[in-house]
Amino acid sequence: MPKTILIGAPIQSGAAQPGCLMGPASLRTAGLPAVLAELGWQVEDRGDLAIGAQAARAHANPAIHDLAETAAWIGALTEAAYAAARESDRPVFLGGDHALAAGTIAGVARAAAEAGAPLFVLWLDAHTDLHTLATTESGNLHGTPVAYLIGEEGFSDYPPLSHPVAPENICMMGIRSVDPAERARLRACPIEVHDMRALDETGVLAPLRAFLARVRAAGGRLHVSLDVDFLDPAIAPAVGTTVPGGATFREAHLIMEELCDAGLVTSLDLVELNPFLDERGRTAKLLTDLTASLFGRRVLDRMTRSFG
Ligand code: HAR
Ligand code: MN
Ligand code: MN
Ligand code: MN
Repeated sequence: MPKTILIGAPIQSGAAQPGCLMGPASLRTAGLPAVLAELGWQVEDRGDLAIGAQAARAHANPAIHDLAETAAWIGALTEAAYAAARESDRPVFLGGDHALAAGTIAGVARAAAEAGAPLFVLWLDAHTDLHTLATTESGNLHGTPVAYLIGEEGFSDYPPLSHPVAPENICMMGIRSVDPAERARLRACPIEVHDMRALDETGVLAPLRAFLARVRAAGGRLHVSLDVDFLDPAIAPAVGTTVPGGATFREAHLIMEELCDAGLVTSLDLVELNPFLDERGRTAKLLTDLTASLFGRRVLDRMTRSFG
């Protein structure tokens, strides 16, 4: 029986508004652990991580807030994700704001490297989260994890990164809000980006299959980082940074179903869920259902049914 480890990460220091600390509780309330168990997975819920009190730390960029707390979360998550990747087939990290990915991906990248496999990342988000500490204008550190993970300069306040992710191994989908500094960084780096216009033109399946073929050919592991704002706000209102024109219900499920069939996903982040902004739990339920599609829920068994 395949095994998953659930780790709650009630971090909200990277976001502008409070509420993400309730994300793990909301996902558990929506039934995520039981749903995965019903799909035939051994589920070990390790509960929520915690960090101690942190002394405030200033930065040359005065916009930055909660630097010490965010850095402590990243360090704790790196260790927890490294262990969970070694001890299960597909850990799931329940956020918490997207700054958590700086830790979860750093940890699973270390585990992958030790297993001799390159790490690939599918980044499902309205945003590229490619700011450095020097370029963020909002000071919201959930806008920085990708720049940290590819080894950009200017992250001496975050934990040292032992295994950067190769930018060409990152595929972004759903992008529709990019700041000027992020745009400049993207021009100089080979991250594969499919913005919403591109997805309108091609659909999600063709670029996803091409990326999965690259992962498979490289013998890679695949981490999926799902930001709630990847989804259209009409179906997923519980996020502080809504951007109109996001992925539809079926586009999102199709991605998860295709990922399930490919069998390459080795870890998952569910991030930016702010239950304070939710409507009767619908966003938490949607994330739970999308995770179920990734873990094997299907309407019909395709293999055994044929027609004609
Ligand atoms: N780019 C903007 C900023 O840096 C918005 C970042 C929002 N990030 C998230 N995660 N919500 O994608 O402030
Ligand atoms: Mn994000
Ligand atoms: Mn986002
Ligand atoms: Mn940004």
